[in-house]
Amino acid sequence: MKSISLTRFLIEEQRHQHHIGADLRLLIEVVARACKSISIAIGKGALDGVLGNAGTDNVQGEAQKKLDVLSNEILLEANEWGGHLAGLASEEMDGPHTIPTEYPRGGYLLVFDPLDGSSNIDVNISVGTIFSVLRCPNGINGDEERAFLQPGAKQVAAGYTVYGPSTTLVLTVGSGVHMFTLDREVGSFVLTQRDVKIPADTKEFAINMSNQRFWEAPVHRYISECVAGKEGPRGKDFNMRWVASMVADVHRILTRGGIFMYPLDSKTKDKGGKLRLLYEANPMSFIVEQAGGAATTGRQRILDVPPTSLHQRVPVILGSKNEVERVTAYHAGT
Ligand code: P6P
Repeated sequence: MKSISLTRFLIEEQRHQHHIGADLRLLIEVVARACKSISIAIGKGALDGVLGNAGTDNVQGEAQKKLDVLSNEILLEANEWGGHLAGLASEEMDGPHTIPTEYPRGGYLLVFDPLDGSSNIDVNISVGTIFSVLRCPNGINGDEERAFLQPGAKQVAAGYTVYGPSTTLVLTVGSGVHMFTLDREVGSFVLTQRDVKIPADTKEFAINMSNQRFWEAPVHRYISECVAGKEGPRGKDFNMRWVASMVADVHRILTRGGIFMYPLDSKTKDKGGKLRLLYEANPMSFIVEQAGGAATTGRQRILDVPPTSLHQRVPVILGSKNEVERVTAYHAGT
């Protein structure tokens, strides 16, 4: 098959499918270029003195890795001059980033987790960049937090780049999910899978088992049934995976199915959950639904959750549709 670059794919989406316009095409290309730079920085590992902590905490009160700060800077610098954005927001910044006055502004908002799973970076385990694109509401400045407080169903694009054995960008603009692998010799992302679909059933679950004593009853029931295997009510054996890097776990699920769970529990209840709605749960839920999967908090569709703050947290249960529906039904008591 003749290789199709990300640029060609986006031009065809714009020209033939009319799924995107020039500004959104530019936005995605700029983010992809920034992810290439992040991939190179990460790939140097200990050689470039970029491992370890930056000595600062982010708004979440989490110690920032040097690569968290670097990745955030790369994404800001790559995007602020293009004239396609009204504003940017990041896990690593307290509030939205104001586009410098010397640059034109556009109609889109970009919100991202520049380096998700960065606690894994020092032990050489896959990490990733997650991004979400919204339209800036009319009459609201893109550097106001309220501009970003839109339900995930309003996203016009979402994607992630997983920095693993290969650097792979996964993208949806609302017409399916497509994967692009970085050809390091040429320096461009190449289409390697079109229209990704998640199997509706699975035998693989992903959850941090060390939180078991904090779980709510529906989660206890679901996981116990999986662990009971073929002798139990599910009548089949299950496998377990937990990378502790959402991008890596979601990529596995997109590739071979599975269910990912970071449910509400007594430890995270006060914060509303562990994972952040705007730049982790929403983009991943948009991607998973576009690939035929499902994504709920256990009690409602994630893409319907009305955000109340930029760094709001939610419970996340996503992946193979039949399994997510089962867990959600258990939460409803059925
Ligand atoms: P735990 C990484 O910090 C992250 O935000 C997600 O990428 C990942 O799924 C989760 O937290 C891991 O959490 O409690 O297992 O360390």
